[in-house]
Amino acid sequence: MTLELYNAAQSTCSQKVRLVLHEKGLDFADHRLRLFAGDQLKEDYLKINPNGVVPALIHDGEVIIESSVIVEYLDEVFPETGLTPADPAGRARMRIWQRFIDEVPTPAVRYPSYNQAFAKHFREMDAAEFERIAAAKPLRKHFFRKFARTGFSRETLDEAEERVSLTASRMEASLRDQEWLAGGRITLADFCMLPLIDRADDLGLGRLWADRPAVVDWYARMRARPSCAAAFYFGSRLSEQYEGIGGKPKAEPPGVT
Ligand SMILES: N[C@@H](CCC(=O)N[C@@H](CS)C(=O)NCC(=O)O)C(=O)O
Repeated sequence: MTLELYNAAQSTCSQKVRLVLHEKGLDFADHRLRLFAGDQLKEDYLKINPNGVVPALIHDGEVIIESSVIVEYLDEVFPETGLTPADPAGRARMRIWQRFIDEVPTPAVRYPSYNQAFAKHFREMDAAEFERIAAAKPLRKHFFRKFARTGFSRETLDEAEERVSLTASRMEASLRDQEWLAGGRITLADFCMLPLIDRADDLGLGRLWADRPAVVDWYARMRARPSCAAAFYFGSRLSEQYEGIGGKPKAEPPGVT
């Protein structure tokens, strides 16, 4: 049996899949793509994922794309350490969270991530070069054109924050009476949410749930899991790659004082 994951250190969608692989104790070949060098747009990779984004999983020759689909696939094929509720109502609760995660916090954290971190790669570029890169992106062309090298507007950032805030309030409401997002046991929903809360925290948005004790407690419990340490190796957080994220100096690798 072979599992290969095409992914990127700082990609929240990749982190979802890495978390689930580590939680299940599955070994995988870790193919790390450099997104700002355009590895995801190379011909060979587009044959694997024509959307030109990470992650993509290859399991014994079968290609699976879309992070939410990948984690469900992994849980079906490797049911040991099951992360899906056994009863239909529990599964529905988990899937409702999955849809919410894909619709609300996933796109929301992208805007401040571009402004605070990724803009650096494009600032010096001339307009023609930027347009060449934007046009090559099968799914993200329009997003890139709106970003326009200079960054998103304050209004767009405010909307993104409102979505993170809505996410935190929905989480608080669920976690007040139950240990995990979809009920009494940990599910894929918790692992899909973690990278988004972690990214928002890294970007300095932790204040949006500072007064929501159940979210604070859930985040601490998630971070304490060995799968979290493995999935978020050094370099996975923006503050470990860039200066000034969330107002912090760039983090030094462990062991460096
Ligand atoms: N719906 C896709 C989205 C994947 C996605 O947006 N990946 C980003 C990184 S988190 C990416 O590869 N971006 C590359 C680019 O924008 O060129 C999934 O969940 O797998």
